[in-house]
Amino acid sequence: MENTFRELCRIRLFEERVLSLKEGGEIPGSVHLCNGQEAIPVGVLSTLEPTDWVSATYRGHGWAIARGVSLSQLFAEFMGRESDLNSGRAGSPFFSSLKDGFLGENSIVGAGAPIAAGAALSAKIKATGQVVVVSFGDGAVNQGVVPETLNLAAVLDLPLIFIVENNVYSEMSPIKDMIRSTTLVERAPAFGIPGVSVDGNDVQAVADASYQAVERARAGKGPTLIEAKTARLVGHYSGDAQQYRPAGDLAQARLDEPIARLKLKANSDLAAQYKAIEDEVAIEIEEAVMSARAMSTPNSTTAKDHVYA
Ligand SMILES: Cc1ncc(C[n+]2csc(CCOP(=O)(O)OP(=O)(O)O)c2C)c(N)n1
Ligand SMILES: [Mg+2]
Repeated sequence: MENTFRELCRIRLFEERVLSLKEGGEIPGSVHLCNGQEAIPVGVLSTLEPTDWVSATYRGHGWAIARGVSLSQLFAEFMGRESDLNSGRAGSPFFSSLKDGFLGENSIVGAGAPIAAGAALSAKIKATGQVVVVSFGDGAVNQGVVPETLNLAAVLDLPLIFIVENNVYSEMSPIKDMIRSTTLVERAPAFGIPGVSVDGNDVQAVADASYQAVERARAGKGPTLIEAKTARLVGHYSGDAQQYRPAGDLAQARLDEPIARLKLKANSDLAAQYKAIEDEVAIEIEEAVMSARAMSTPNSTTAKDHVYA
């Protein structure tokens, strides 16, 4: 339980620090934070092998952290430094870390799905035994590429696991105004694949569902769709005042988020351990920020490098 708590905290405190750096002017561009949704990457990635692949949306810092991407390199990338990830050129919305099996964030809604399918097809053709996970939001399920990819993955029995992080908002639009049937797991039988809906704030429930899906994918039996129900504790983007959220929505989310839940269940010994872990993680985060700040910014003569058109 302590390890799970630490993993959740590393993501939460990282996101809080990203926000303060953004507000302090040290991070250019937009940031989309995953506060409240941490249990999904932590649960899923506890069931993957280091050689497996992961692809996320623009709200994917948690997936990268749970995958083991270095915190200082992430901060450096977001600050536009010469990071080992993408040399400060991708920033928060588009970074990747192939050496960590992280295919990348993607700010084009739904676009991670076909990229993940490509990786899964390559794993299948080469018979590497790798599994690929793609995570996207409830707002992505009606993007054309997502159902196309679900269908292709189903007919080709690709080792691909689709995770819908259903936080019931697509930017500022509630899901009930966007989709008539809001139980997204219902999409799975339409493609002839298993679907499972889980409490996305419960690490163990997420891990159990993911474990089954990974077993199935690795055995060559094809994809699974997992709907993980969750809530975001922050705005869609860093400057979102969230006036569209009904009264009580955020307060309820704060009561039910994964870290608050663990704290609520802890006896006094465990609560003391959690506090010690939080303090250690806070130090780890601050050291990562200092190390990122010490990294150089790219030389302006390289501005056009990697620009293909
Ligand atoms: C192809 C495309 N269309 C529209 C947008 C604008 N847009 C950015 S985020 C977003 C909502 C996505 O919501 P969801 O998939 O539920 O993800 P969440 O933000 O809740 O994590 C939209 C429509 C975009 N980035 N890409
Ligand atoms: Mg959403």
